[in-house]
Amino acid sequence: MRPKKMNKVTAATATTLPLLLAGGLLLVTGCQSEKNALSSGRAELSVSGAYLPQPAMTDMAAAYFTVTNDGGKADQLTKVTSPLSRDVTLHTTEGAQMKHAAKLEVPAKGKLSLTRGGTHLMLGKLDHKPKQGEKVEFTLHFATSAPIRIQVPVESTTFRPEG
Ligand SMILES: [Cu+2]
Repeated sequence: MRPKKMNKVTAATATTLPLLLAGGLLLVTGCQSEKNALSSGRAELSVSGAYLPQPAMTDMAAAYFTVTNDGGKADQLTKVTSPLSRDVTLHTTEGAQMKHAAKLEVPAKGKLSLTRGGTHLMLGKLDHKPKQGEKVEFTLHFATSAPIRIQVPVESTTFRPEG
């Protein structure tokens, strides 16, 4: 008597469980594709807080900014160009040493922050020595997103952004 009953229960579970699983999977798949279509399928980049401290030397400068990604897909900053410099490179800082980076990651729903003492833009072969109050144009190139052009203010040599 007992084994028979148990068999019945097992059989019932065996048939309903796959159906439930299939239903759940369909729901999940539906949600996911809807979400992708809305916003999370690509990077959505914006640039803020850009500045260039007036350089102490005539042939070299650094610049800083933040790239915010509101999208659900990561992108990479691959190159920066500017009329001010024929030699713009991406640098990271490890200890007291600067290292050249071929590209910088802009994480999904995250930020790439270039800051004093950290990751920065290195500008060599300057066209002229930038002076406080001047604005310098930069074009940021990314692996997948369209280029972003920004006007970067030249600040005092010791300038630090608030916050
Ligand atoms: Cu550097």
